[in-house]
Amino acid sequence: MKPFIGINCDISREWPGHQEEKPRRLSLYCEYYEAVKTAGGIPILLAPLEEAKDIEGLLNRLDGLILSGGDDIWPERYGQTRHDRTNLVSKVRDTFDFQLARQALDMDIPVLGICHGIQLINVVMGGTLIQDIPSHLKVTHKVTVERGTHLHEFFKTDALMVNSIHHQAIGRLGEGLKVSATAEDGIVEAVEGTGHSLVMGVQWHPERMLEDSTQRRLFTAFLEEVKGRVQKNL
Ligand SMILES: [Mn+2]
Repeated sequence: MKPFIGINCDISREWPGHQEEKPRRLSLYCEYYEAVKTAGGIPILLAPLEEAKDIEGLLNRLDGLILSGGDDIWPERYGQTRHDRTNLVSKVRDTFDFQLARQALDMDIPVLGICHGIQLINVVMGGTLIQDIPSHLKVTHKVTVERGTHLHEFFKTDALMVNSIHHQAIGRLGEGLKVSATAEDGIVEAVEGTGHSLVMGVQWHPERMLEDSTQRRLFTAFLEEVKGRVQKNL
């Protein structure tokens, strides 16, 4: 049986940025579910839920979780006011994302956060974000991978070229997280949970680099870990 990997989605708004916004459409770049399928999992796209017991029930049926990219987390979440260039995700998404991520961490479900997803993990664990780093929007750059991390184990390399499609990044690191990759300018590019079996986040978009066999390893190795865990729990 292939593992079920949940993926949260983006929610388009009728009036972006307004408090009275009305969710209109779920969307997800196809690369996310393609990456999961190619790596041997069954992607399950997640509609937002409100009730904690429903989210727990959902997570009980999933073997792993991918927290997808998107616009910016509401800065109130980490005690800041909104920067001019902060482009908020819908409130519905923000609310669901936080409950989903927190519950997944509590249940120790394997989590891979991508872009907005790594930022979400960090904020849920008490960290902050840098709200605007326009200098970091460039096509590719080098990151250094820390030895002794899952990321190093997955990639088997000390250095990696990654894309950079983000204008926010991790500020203060959340509790129970360690940095697993850093850009040359000091920007945190990947983190891992120290008290969980498998919680990891990357700031770049590996799903948009699937032609690169090294980047594909992130999904195949994550799925291998998930499968190993499913086997153990049988
Ligand atoms: Mn970057």
